[in-house]
Amino acid sequence: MTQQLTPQLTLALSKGRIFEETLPLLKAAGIEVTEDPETSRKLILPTNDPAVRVIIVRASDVPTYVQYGAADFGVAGKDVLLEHGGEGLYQPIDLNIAKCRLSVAVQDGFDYASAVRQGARLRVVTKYVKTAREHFAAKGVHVDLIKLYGSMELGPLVGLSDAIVDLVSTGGTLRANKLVEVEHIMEISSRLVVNQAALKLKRERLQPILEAFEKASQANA
Ligand code: PRT
Ligand code: MG
Repeated sequence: MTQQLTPQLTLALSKGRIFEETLPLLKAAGIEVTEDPETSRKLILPTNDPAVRVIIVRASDVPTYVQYGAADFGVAGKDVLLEHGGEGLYQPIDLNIAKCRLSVAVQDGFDYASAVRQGARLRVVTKYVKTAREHFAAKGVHVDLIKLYGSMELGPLVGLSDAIVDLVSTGGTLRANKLVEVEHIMEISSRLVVNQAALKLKRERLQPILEAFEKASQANA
């Protein structure tokens, strides 16, 4: 096998809002993705730079690809990074994209505050079990957490739970399902994550991209 002169850089992104909102940052670094993941079935997308490629993975898998060096860098939500734990990842930049908040919500009419005051044991559905556990433990609220992979909003409507912990951006999904936010856990945005070994071995190639991302993302702050 011949050794490549320029190290190949692999960037892990998820389809949808993270891909869309990362494009302007890539552009600021002179990188343009030349295929659209919404229409292409390819999982490895080329860019205008032969040494840079983009892989399309599930949002919650981005940290795993980067941790194991299958991708040199990636973009992941703080929600995803907290659940992953961040091992093996260097997290230099808050990109200020895909912003939302992590909240506790209940059915309109459910008196969350007095249930908590009375020390009731609440059932909560969430995809964010680790973050939710820490939040309720810090507040001294007794909860039974039930892990779901999507459609958390359904939990209280069908009697699966008293509350949900989920991401909220416009609030439209909660309203459509007659749920109300009762606690704001944290603000969420997406971070750039870099494989720690790649940061050392491919520093020369990565550094200008990181600088361009940092500069461009300040505009989103
Ligand atoms: O969708 P899929 O199951 O493949 O994976 P995913 O949901 O993890 O990916 P994606 O692309 O939907 O989300 C990627 C990242 O975007 C998340 O990890 C967050 O960091 C960020 N983000 C920002 C959001 C939202 N805003 C958001 N509104 N992720 C999800 N939502 C969902 C939320 O879960 C709820 O169902 O949108 C709904 C609420 O939106 P509103 O506008 O109705 O309040
Ligand atoms: Mg989604």
